[in-house]
Amino acid sequence: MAQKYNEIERSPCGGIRSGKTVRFGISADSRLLESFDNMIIQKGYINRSEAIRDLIRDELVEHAWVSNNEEMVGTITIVYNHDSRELSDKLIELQHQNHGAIVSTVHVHLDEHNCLEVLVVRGSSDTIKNVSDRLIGTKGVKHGKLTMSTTGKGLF
Ligand code: NI
Repeated sequence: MAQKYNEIERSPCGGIRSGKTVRFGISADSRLLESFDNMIIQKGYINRSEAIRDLIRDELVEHAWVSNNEEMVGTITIVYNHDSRELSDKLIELQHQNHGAIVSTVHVHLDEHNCLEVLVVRGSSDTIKNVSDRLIGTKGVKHGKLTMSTTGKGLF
């Protein structure tokens, strides 16, 4: 029973070869499986395997955000009214204070008043969450969302 499911093969030069594909069975209530199949069909999956792999990856990414010892990446989206000079200044100041965590910023003028900003962030989960909380929590920010993603390392 000591089978390794995540065995990684290394080539002689140290690069990572693709891992072995392991088949495994899952027991589940037929109604649960039926609901799952209906959902993945709607989502456009061509088979259960890829849907289950995506669920596993999603859980691994979520766990990495909580375990807090890996470098993570994500995006912070904020919508605000730029008419308030004070708010614009505050948001720019916060971003400069955290320049080490902010990789790139996209600013879109949605209309005469509203702006959308998407910040690509990279760093420890604590740092990213802190930057996100401070930006989204700034008075006058109408909507904000942190999307937690991954550098992709260790995810197959
Ligand atoms: Ni704008």
